[in-house]
Amino acid sequence: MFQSLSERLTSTFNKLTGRGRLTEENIQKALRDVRVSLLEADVALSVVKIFIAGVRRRALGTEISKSLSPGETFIKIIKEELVQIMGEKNETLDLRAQPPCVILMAGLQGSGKTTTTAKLAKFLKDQHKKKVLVTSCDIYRPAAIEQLKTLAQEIQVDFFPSNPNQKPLDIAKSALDQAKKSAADVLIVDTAGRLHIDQDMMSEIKSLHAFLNPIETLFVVDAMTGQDAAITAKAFSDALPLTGVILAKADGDARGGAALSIRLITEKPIKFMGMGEKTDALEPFYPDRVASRILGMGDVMSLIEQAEQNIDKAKVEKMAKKISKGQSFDLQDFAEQLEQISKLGSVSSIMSKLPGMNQIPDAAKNKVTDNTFIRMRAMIGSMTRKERSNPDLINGSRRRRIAAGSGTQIQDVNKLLKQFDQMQKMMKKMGKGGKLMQMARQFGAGGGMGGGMGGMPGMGGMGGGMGGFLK
Ligand SMILES: Nc1nc2c(ncn2[C@@H]2O[C@H](COP(=O)(O)OP(=O)(O)OP(=O)(O)O)[C@@H](O)[C@H]2O)c(=O)[nH]1
Ligand SMILES: [Mg+2]
Repeated sequence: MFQSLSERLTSTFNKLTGRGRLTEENIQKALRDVRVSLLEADVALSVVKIFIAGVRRRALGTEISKSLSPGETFIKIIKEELVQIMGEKNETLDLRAQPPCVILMAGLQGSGKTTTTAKLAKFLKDQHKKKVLVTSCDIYRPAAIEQLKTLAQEIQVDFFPSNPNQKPLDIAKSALDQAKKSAADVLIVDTAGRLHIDQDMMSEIKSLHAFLNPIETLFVVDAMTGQDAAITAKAFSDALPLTGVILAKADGDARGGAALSIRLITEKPIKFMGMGEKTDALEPFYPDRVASRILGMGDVMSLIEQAEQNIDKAKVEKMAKKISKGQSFDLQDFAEQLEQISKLGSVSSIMSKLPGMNQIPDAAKNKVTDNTFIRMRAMIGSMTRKERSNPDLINGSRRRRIAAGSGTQIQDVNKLLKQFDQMQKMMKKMGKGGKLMQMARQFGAGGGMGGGMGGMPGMGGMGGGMGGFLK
């Protein structure tokens, strides 16, 4: 996500660090670089102008603190300004209404509305314990209704059936009746893709809006369309009272122009971003966290939240105790840790949240894929219990057997054992010095992690593990 913008900005900052002072002259030069980076990221020109003016104002008025270098001060200013243009804080869904609360989805063809409808339904069901009903008013595209039905089944959310011979308004009426009858908390209405210049289609969605009186009218945009996303969102918001925007396909967007342009151009908040095709790939949009990611500082907060929601705390706590008591960390533990990590999302989404990842060349990053983890788990799965608790047993012939059993090469097994060895050493160090506990406590305070221990060994392992793979 936003890799190319991130890389460009980092190289600008690298030129600044090492300089003694932040002067008009070097600010001028750095600002020119930032401006080019933003334009290349497809940020709307009007937004770039406001951004640069904001940075200049802050930079010239800032005393450079003794603890920060000029480069660091500049980065801090850039970050503050990025946060500001993206809307400062996370805006959540407003569900303070007499249930059923209605959410109306709108957007261009193929922007991600139907997928996002399912993601939102799952989010509301899992995170907010809401009873959700979804329905589709897309009578135009063949199989659009089926698509939502399949997704609803997958996430186990109620689906109100419709068919292409009905009128969208009639579907909406029946669905709302059903939502009331079944005491649903939320009704999400998916609609067909449309262009804002298509008057018939726009009057259709206006009549849906007038009838449903939704508390949220969300515009789903494809992040990869850059500043066009902001421009179409603005055109829609002139015709329909939008309450927010969802930035779909942010995972595939290297540039970030949509994320940075939407708020200022539409005056509507981005409430969520889509981070993949799966129904759990939806993240609340936090301007400060996104700014951190753009600046290569990672987004550990989001990782911690994902850990809290998905990781089996009992298992993690058991492992942490084991390690901190100085007991050895074996391959069985390693396999369990890999399993917990895989619950945090795809490898690329995890990496996008780790600090400093934008400094690592793509070639190295691309070596680590979801397959890497699947293969590692397969190899450990092909070992006997004895081998897992005592890897020293694993000699040449055993290595061959494990490779054959897991469909890998003997070199893969060698590599796995080497990585495991490094990780085991690291775990020993962390356990001994009480560092693990200390880290856990830190995260407990900073991240509001319930059980204190939550997720940390997973995170520690991940850092170590990822580090190992990238070599
Ligand atoms: N990588 C990625 N793909 C996404 C995301 N959201 C949606 N997609 C993909 O984008 C394509 C279109 O998604 P849909 O949800 O069908 O889009 P839509 O707006 O409902 O499309 P129409 O109903 O035809 O207008 C599908 O292949 C989705 O899997 C996302 O956040 N990330
Ligand atoms: Mg659709």
